[in-house]
Amino acid sequence: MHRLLLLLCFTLSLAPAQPPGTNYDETKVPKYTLPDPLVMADGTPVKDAAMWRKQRRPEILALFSEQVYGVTPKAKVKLRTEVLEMDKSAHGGLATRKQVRVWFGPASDAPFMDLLIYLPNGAKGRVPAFLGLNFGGNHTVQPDTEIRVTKSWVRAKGNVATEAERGTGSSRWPVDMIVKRGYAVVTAYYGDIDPDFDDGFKNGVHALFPRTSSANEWGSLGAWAWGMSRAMDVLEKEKEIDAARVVLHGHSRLGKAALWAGAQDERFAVVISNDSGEGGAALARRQFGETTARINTAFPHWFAGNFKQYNGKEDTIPVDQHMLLALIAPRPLYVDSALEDEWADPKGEFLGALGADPVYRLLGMPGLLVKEFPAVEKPTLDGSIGYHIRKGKHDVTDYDWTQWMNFADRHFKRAAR
Ligand code: GTR
Repeated sequence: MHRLLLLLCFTLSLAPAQPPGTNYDETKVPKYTLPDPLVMADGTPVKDAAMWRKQRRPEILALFSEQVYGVTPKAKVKLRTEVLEMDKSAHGGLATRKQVRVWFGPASDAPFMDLLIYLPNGAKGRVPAFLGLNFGGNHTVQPDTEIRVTKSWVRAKGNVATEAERGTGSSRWPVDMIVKRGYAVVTAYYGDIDPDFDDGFKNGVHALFPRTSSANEWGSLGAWAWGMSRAMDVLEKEKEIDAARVVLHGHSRLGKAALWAGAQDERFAVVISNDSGEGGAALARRQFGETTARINTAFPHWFAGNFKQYNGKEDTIPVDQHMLLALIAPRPLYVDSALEDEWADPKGEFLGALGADPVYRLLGMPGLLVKEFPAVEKPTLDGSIGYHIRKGKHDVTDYDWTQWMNFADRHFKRAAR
């Protein structure tokens, strides 16, 4: 009960009150025209895969960097790792739990993230993995008392994590179910990478890089995406994990970050967006649920300064979110929504996925096989873009995980288990 209450408070604290005047009426969505992912900014049509790859893809990537998420610093940071702890008989012998500290830089006081890794025991050869950041600290992922409690600030300056939160996020991390299907689970606390509050980009990994002109400076979504790539650097060296089969996933703000990471870093084999909404998979031009003005006001530290000029002027953004999804192509992409998560605009997320379809098809991939907004819990698992909408609220559930693993199995040509 105590746990449930904590989880509830935690969830509520993440979701600011939805402002009056938010449109939830489909008949009141004004008409909009999406920019064509297959037409260059100067109007030239993209005629083939090579032109997409060499010209249009870099053009779109640069627009998202400059205008939306901010420019990710190019400088390489040398990582230092240390295995803090390992137990080969975790989860009743199903898994090996490993906690690996990853320092961003050689300095003894360099910032670090702790990776929590579960490897399925008894696997033959390297295993595919699901990688995703968590919202509350690794100790919230499972009730297991061996998991280190994060020392990073939680959600607000000076707010520390506590023992009482142990396992409170475990319904979103069904470790047993995942390792039983032969996948490793890898996670880290997003606040280890960049604490989620507006501090003028002084803390977290932002502090590792020189400040730039604020207009295109990377925000927190960019920093979390960067952290996902650093986790991938570590996985490339983990001998039990097949780095060519890493599925990157993220929920809500972390779904936005996962899409941005997957767009920039092509080492991620599959990318999953769960309830990512505005600034994620949902079309910005569709006026339904959260708006650009609202997200920029409630979370001024998430995006580049330039993005604020589009508050209330979504039609002038040179990109829309279907183009972010198209940057994942030809790699498999999965988008999902929840029926009661109207703030994230489920239909806008589906239309984002559909809008990426022509790029997949240009690249010779099947794209999204459904063209109409599907019925609840009728997942589309074939094709290179998967989608489902499930019953219930803004959350991550076993239903979602089941579809993600079914989708990944198909793409990795693994027999269903
Ligand atoms: C909400 C925000 C959404 C989404 C969500 C979350 O308050 O408006 O865009 O990111 O938080 O991350 O849980």
